[in-house]
Amino acid sequence: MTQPDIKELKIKAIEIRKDVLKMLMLAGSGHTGGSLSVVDILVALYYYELRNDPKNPFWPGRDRFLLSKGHACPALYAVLAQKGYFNREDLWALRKLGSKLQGHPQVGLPGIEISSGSLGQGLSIANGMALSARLDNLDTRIYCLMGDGETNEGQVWEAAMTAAHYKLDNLCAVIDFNKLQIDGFCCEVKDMGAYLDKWKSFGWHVIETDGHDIEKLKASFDNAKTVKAKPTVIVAHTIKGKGVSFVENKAEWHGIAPKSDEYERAIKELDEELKRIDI
Ligand SMILES: Cc1ncc(C[n+]2csc(CCOP(=O)(O)OP(=O)(O)O)c2C)c(N)n1
Repeated sequence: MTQPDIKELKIKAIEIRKDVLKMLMLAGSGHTGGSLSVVDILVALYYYELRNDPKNPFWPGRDRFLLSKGHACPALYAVLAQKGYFNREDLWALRKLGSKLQGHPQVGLPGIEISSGSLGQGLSIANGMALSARLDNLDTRIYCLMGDGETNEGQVWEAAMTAAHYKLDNLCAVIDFNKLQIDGFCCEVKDMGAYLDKWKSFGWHVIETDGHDIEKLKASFDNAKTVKAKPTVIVAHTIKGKGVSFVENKAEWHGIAPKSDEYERAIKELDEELKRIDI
């Protein structure tokens, strides 16, 4: 399969951001900041990394992607639609009664591996999947995306110990390291101190990268695959609200959707960015 070039993927990431904003604006509620911050990570995963087949979403040999920070699902839904798991038109029913695209992901929608939204659980489930793949002699890899605020949860660190204990080198965690959470800056809500050292001390291979640089993300995923007998965590520096100037780095945009005038302004900014990339 030929892989898209980097310019195509940068354009794709902007189209996905535009879809995310439209979904949220139509829903009138949802998580704007944390959805926009994960878009480039998802693009790198779904267009370079994951072995999957949108036409056969439950193919047993597929890699698994778990969105542990479930509130960012508008971004995942938009990527899944672009990949052909379901129709793009379905996106506009986000959070509507009867829609499979709820405000937090639920199994039943093609491409969704776990229901999530209660933070802190994804890594434990990823451990189980990684152990199961090992038992079945499959070369399946498991990817689990968490928020930095989410890693305040004690369960994450129990799971981190377990993954190192079982030497789960088929497991790769990614941290959306945007330094904000629901109420403000992570370091003010609960400072996690020497964050990378914490993961290292728990026995993980740690990679630090720019979570908005798709090529660097790809290189990080390639690096993770070379590591033996240890799980890998990619700490990806991101900006909450990335791509929309008045949303970037603003905690108050954690859990609100753009109103129609804000949506128009945001789309204008992203269209300007598209023009810059297209030169
Ligand atoms: C167990 C649990 N506690 C609290 C919440 C409420 N909550 C939703 S999002 C959020 C902040 C998460 O911060 P982070 O993981 O950094 O997400 P991001 O800022 O990237 O959106 C919180 C506390 C939750 N969903 N689950």
